[in-house]
Amino acid sequence: MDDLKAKYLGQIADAGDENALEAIRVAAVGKKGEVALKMRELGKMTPEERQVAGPALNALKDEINSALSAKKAALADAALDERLRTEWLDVTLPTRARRQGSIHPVSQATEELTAIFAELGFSVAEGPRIETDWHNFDALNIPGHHPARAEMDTFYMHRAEGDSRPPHVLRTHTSPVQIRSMEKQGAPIRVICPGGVYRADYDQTHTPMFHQVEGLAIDKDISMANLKWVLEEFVKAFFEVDDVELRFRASHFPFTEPSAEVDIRCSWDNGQLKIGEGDDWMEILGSGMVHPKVIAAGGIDPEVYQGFAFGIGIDRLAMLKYGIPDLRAFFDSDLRWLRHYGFAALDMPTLHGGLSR
Ligand code: 2NM
Repeated sequence: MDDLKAKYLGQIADAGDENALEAIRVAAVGKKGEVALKMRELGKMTPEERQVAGPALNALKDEINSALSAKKAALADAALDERLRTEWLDVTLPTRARRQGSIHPVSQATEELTAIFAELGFSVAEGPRIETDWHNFDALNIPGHHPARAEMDTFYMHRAEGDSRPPHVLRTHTSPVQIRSMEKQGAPIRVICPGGVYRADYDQTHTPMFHQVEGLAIDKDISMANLKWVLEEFVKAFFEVDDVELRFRASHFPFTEPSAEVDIRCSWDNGQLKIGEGDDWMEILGSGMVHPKVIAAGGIDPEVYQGFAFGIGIDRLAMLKYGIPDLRAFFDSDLRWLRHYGFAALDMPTLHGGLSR
């Protein structure tokens, strides 16, 4: 038994890997291993011999088993040490700068204006870009024969031959989202709807897809005065100026009555735009009191509720604020342009943090 013990403990100590160790385990203490064979011989012994040999064999088996587990653990430790040595990584190295993306100016402007309107009590609503022509036109008091449908340069979705259902359209403004918000939420309501819209128009100042934010506030006692205050607060916060002067010009939209286009006082000195001072006016948005028919289309009683709405082009806001000269470059996906005009990721705008820094 001493020979057996010396043989196997020696083999275990010399084993180089787990496979060698397993082979030793099978040969020594496996079901048909050498210790098991010895155990079988116990039957042929006298009771006195058995009383000595039995416990000794069990002790040998235990000793070999613990030597096996100790060696197995030592091999695993050595393997881990080797991995840690070869798979070493310097986590203090700088990241690869060329893989760093940037926030698109339209996204940045959207984040900024969302933060501003959030502080004014407006929540954000989103909706589908492919709309029913009812949500995009009829609900907004633009019936089938209305010239505004033609003026909008609408993209119509294809319908199969003989399908007489009214077509779906790529939304030409985000107002349909406000119709859906009224349907879903009822009154009172304060929402802004930012997002992409589509019109078949392409030149120096128009792209077939651009971005709008429209706002809607409906309650029992809302007036143009509330509209004026909200827009002034927005413009001051967005352009980061202490004072602005807005000019409301009578206008016409099918979905508001009365309607006003809003200009902002500004100056152009050597091609440099200053907002809030000077002798020039620049148009920045359209607005008005929501037409009773539109409120009714949203499922709200226009005898009880009224409200204001406005629409602003986000792309143009971004051009004005960040000094970007050409609208079309917004959608070229030119990496050099994106690096130049893009914003650092993870730097989310807040009013208290200063919007753009
Ligand atoms: C504008 C100008 C004036 C407008 C109207 C609505 C709705 F859905 F509430 F009727 N949303 N936005 C609106 C009003 C949009 O964009 C120049």
